[in-house]
Amino acid sequence: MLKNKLIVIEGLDGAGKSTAAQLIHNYLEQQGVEATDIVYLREPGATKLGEKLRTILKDPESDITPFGEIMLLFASRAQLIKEAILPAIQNNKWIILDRYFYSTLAYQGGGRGYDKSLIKQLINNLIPAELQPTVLFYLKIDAAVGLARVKGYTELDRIEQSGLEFFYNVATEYDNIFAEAAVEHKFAIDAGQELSSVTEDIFQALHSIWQTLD
Ligand code: ATM
Repeated sequence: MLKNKLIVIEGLDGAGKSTAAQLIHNYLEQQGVEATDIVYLREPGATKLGEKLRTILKDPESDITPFGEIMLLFASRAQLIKEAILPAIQNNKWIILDRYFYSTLAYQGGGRGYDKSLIKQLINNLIPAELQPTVLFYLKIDAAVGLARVKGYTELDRIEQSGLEFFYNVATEYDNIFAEAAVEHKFAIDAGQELSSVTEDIFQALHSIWQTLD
C-alpha cells in the first residue's frame, strides 16, 4: 500500500520531463488504471492563478528579484496544492507532477544561490508528510546537453536565459537533493541516453513499484 500516488518528475530543462510524464501515463494505463484516475499537473502552473504566474515567471521582460521569484513560485504551489494535489490525493488518484518543491531548492537555492534555509522553511510550512511524493524520478542530464536541446526547439525563457554556469549549479544541487531525498521509491534516470533506453529504465522502475502493490 502506497502512502499516496504522487509521482514527481524533476530534472533540468531539456531532460525530457514531458516525455517521461507520457511514458508514466502509458504504463499506468497498461496496468489497467483508468485515464480518469490519472492527473497530470505541472509547476509552476496548472491552475488559473498558477498559469498566470508561470507566464510572468517565464517572460524575459519580467524584472523579478530572487526573493520575489521564490514568492511567486510558492504562490503557484500553494494554489496547486489546494485546488488539485490535495483533492486528487483524497480521491486516491495517481498524480504525475512535472516539478515540485525540489525545483525551488535546485533553481533558486542552487542556481540563484538563495538561502536554502528560507526555502526549506517555506516547504515545511506548506507541505506536510502526506503531500510529499511516494515516487521521485530525477532525469539526469548534462547541463550543456539539456540547454542545447531546449535551444533546438524554442526561444529561451527568462529562467533559461540564466546561463550555463547557473544550470551547472542547479545540476549539482539536484544531485545533492536526490541523494538526500527521503522518498519511498526514488530513481535517477540517465536522460542522456537514447529514448528507447530511457523508456526501458522508466518502465523497469515503475514495474519494481508495481510488484510491491497487491
Ligand atoms: P518547465 O516546467 O517548462 O521546465 O519550466 C518551468 C521553469 O520554471 C523552469 N525554467 N527553466 N529554466 C524551471 C523553473 N522553476 C524554478 O526555477 N523553480 C521552481 O520551483 C519551479 C517549479 C520551476
